[in-house]
This record gives sequence, structure tokens and C-alpha cells, in this order.
Amino acid sequence: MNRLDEILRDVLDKASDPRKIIELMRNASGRVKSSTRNYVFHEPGIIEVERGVNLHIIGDLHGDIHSLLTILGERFELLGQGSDVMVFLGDYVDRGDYQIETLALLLYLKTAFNDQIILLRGNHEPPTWLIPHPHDFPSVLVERYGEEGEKVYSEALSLFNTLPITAYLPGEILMLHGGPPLKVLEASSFEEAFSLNTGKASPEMLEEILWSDPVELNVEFLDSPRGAGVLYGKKVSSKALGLIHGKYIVRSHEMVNGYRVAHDGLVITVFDAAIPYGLDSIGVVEYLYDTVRDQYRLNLVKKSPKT
Ligand SMILES: [Mn+2]
Repeated sequence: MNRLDEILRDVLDKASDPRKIIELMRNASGRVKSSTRNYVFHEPGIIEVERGVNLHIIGDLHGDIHSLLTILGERFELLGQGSDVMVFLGDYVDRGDYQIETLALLLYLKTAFNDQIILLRGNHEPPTWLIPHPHDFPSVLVERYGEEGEKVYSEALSLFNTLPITAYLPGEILMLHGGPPLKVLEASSFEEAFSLNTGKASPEMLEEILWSDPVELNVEFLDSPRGAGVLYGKKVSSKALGLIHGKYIVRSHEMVNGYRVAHDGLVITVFDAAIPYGLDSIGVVEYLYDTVRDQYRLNLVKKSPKT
């Protein structure tokens, strides 16, 4: 049995017991702000990645543990050493058949390899005032754990509240679930636009980051048919990137077959819940550092969800 199989066995054991899954949630949540290398956490949930780190960026999973295992398969040996960091863009639960297992595996990796795992918040890791549809995760928990399921759900909501909402590598790349906050249009600095080190994210900022989608129209932004967040035009993307002197926004939130490029190459959507959505591809955005040239290289990976 290889190391990933052993971890998976341990994860399935934890997922079978409400007390163990709650303990795992608390452990993972306690690690969120305390990396020792590769990245640092700033309030209100903004991760700053160090230059030189290799990024592997993964989109929505929605309980698709098979796609997650495929993604991990070839990258698993990178964990425990070096400066490769996997950034998950949120939406771990709802919809798929293995929601608890998928979340448990991610939390396990977070506790075991904190310096190499970043778990961002998606709109399916919701604040109580903005619950998405469908949101079958609470009923999945009750089905699995009976009455204890409600306790697990309330613990999950606390965990979700601790997850960071944005990660960025200055001069290079911005990562979040949906889109930049509209404050980027008026702000004169990244710090101002993302309320860096000022305490809480406003409800508007949280909603826009978790819910917005890019649109290929010559507008600043429009109401979203989702009923939350906005549809943002290229101006929002270029303004947000200007504030970090960056080249790409990598986000997920929309069903695409692996990945899709928008806003003339500025925005890349990546999606990995292939099995729940009946897609034939999963995507990973790799952003890899060339030490000799001191340059990053973008590599868009698309492959079958099952190896
Ligand atoms: Mn989403």
C-alpha cells in the first residue's frame, strides 16, 4: 500500500465517526493562520504566497473524490518537501457522492502538510446569511451521522468562517473562487481593495469574491443571474491585476470542461467536479517557477478525471 492509500484509509475512518470528523475540522481550522514557509496569512483571510513557490491550482470539487485523487496522484510525492503549494479554490461539498470524504481528505492534507496546502473558501462553504442552492451537505451529514450530523454541520460552518478568501503572489497571480471585489475599481492599492489587515471582510466583499463570474461584455459589471455577486467585465480584472502588478486571475465557480480562458487571457476558470457534472475533463492551473530565469511559466493541464 502506498502512502496516499494509507492516508485515504485513515481519512475514511475519520469520516465514519462524527467525533473524529469534528476533531479533524478543529485541527485544520487551527492551522489556517500558521504556516512556517511558502505563504503567510493576513487578515481578513488574504494569503500572500512567496516568490519561488510552484503553484498547483485546483477548482471546484463538489464531493468528487475520484477527480481529487487523480489530481493528487501525480503530485502527492511533492508533499512533505520543497516549495510546491496546492491551492484549492473552494466548493468542496454539495452535489457529489463523496462530500464528507472529499472534505475530510482535504482537511487531513491541510493538517499534515499545512505549508503546502491552501484551502480557499467557495460559495458552498457559506456564511449563514448567503446559503447556495443546492446545499445538500447538511442532509448528507444527518444521513451519515444521524442526530450528530447537526453538530458536525455547525462545526463545518465554523470551519468555513476561518477559511481564507483570496490568495495572491505579488507581481504574478490572484486566486479566488469567483471574482475580485468591486472595490478594486476605486481603490488605489491592493491593501485598500481587499481591506488588508483591517479586520473583517465586509459582506459585499465576501459576496463578490465568492459569487461573481467574468462576462465578455464591454461593461464594468452587471447584476448576476445567480442572485448574488456580479458579472464583471475585463476592466475589473485588469484593475485588480494592476493592484498586484499581476498577470492572471485564476478562479473556479463555473462549470467548464477542465479550464477556460476569458478577458483576453487575464482570467482562467478551472473546474474539477467532472464526475458529478458528467464532464470528461478536469483541469489544473500550474504556475511554475524557473529559478535560473527568475520567471514564472503558466501551464494549463487538462486530463481525464479517472487515471
Ligand atoms: Mn461556486
